[in-house]
Amino acid sequence: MITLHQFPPAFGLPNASPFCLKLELYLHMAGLPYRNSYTLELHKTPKGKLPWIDDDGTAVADSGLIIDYLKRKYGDPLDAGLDPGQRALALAITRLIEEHLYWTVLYDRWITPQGWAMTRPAFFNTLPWPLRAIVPLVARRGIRAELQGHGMGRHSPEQIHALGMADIDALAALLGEQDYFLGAHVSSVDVIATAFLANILMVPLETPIKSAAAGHVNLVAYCRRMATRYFPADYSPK
Ligand SMILES: N[C@@H](CCC(=O)N[C@@H](CS)C(=O)NCC(=O)O)C(=O)O
Repeated sequence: MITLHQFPPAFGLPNASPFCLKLELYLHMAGLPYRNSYTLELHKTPKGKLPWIDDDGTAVADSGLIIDYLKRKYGDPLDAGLDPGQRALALAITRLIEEHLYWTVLYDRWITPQGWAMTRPAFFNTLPWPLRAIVPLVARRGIRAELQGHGMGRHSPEQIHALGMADIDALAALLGEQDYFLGAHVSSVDVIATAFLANILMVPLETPIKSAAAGHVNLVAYCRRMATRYFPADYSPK
């Protein structure tokens, strides 16, 4: 049995971490049985980040590497039929979302005062005193350092938002009138797009990037359709 180690649900989503939500959606869509183990203890994870899985004693960390592992071991129901051009496009979309757009979302959640006012209680209020006072400050300092290291955190708020909005516009153009990002069939790049778009559109934090996404009717309809079909039953949009 696969155990999925991830953050506890937050913001009304199955997971407020887009990488954790990505993996849960993948497991669900690939028809792989799993059980959830919720944790905040990053120091006990193989790579200091979530998600990771324990598959009958085999530990694998990093959502992308986990999906590669699952495809090798259990087959590839979502992507087996893709041609090389589709695979290349899926990789480019994945990198745009995970290596660029993600950092703009991280900035809005952890660094802006409105974002922090939402993130802090949602992530840390379950901790006992005095950890509840200390851990959020240490975690925020760590995220600030990661944003600096990546480079995104060195830009002005206006520049960060413009960068994120350009990513959103590109995603809307790539999706166009199609049902899924690669055309008529759902594939694992839809798992990624859904996890990240839901973490923008379905979270109660108003940002310029969310407004940009909400302005694209195709992205809004896609996100809602995917969430209705593939989120765990408790989290289907009303
Ligand atoms: N490349 C990793 C990224 C995972 C990741 O960044 N997880 C975040 C939550 S969204 C995390 O655990 N952050 C904790 C930290 O950086 O201290 C993956 O695909 O799993």
